[in-house]
Amino acid sequence: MLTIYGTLRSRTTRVVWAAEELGLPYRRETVVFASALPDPQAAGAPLNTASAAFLAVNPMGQLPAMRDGDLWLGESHAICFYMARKAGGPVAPDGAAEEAEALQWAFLAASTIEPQAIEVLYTVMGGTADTAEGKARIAAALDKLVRPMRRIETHLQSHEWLVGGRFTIADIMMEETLRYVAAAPGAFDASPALKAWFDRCQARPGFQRMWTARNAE
Ligand SMILES: N[C@@H](CCC(=O)N[C@@H](CS)C(=O)NCC(=O)O)C(=O)O
Repeated sequence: MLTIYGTLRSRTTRVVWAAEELGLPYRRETVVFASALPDPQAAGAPLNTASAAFLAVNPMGQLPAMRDGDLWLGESHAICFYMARKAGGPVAPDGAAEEAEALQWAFLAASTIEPQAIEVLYTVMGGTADTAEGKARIAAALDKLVRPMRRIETHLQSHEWLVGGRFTIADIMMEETLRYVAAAPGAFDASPALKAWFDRCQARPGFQRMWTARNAE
C-alpha cells in the first residue's frame, strides 16, 4: 500500500486530502520537523526530516514524501498527479487536455502564488502581522498576487471548478496554496467567485476529514 510521509502541519495536507478524494488506500507515516526537536539525531528521536530513514525517501528532507513500491517521490504536486493517475475516477484529470489544464493550475500555484502565500503565512504565524513591518510584507505579497488571483477569479466567474466542470486535484492543489494566503485579513475581498469556490472546496467531506485530523495533531 502507498505510504504518505509527513505531518499535517505541512504541505502534507494536500496529499492526504487528494488521497481521500481519490479513494486511494494509503497509510500515513508521521514525520516531524527536525527543527522542532532538540536533537533530531538522538537515539529514540521520532522519525524526522533529518532522519537517515526519511532522507532515503526524500533526499530534500522536506514534507511531504510518498513511497509506492519502488517509487519514492517528493514534491507535493508530483505526488498528487501520481496518485490521480493511479486511482483514476472523477477527481483525476481525464485525458491529455485536462491533465495539461491541471498542470497549468498546479504550476501557477507552485511557482507564482506559493512564494507569496508562504510570505503571508510566515508573517501571520510569526505574530508580526500587526506590526508596520509585517503589514508592509503582507501588502507587498498581496500586491504580487493581484494578477494571478484575477486570473483565477475570472475563470471561476464562469466555471464552478478549475478543470473539467467537476472537482479535481487541480482544485486541491490551488486551494491548499491559497489557504496560506487566506491567513491575511481581506485577502479575497476583491475575488468573490474565488472566495465562493474556496468555501466549496473546504466544504468537501475529504477536506473536512483531513482538517479534523490536522487540528488533532
Ligand atoms: N515544493 C515542495 C516544498 C516542500 C516544503 O518546503 N515542505 C516544507 C513543509 S510544508 C518543509 O519540509 N520544510 C522544512 C525544510 O525545508 O527543511 C513541495 O511542494 O512538496
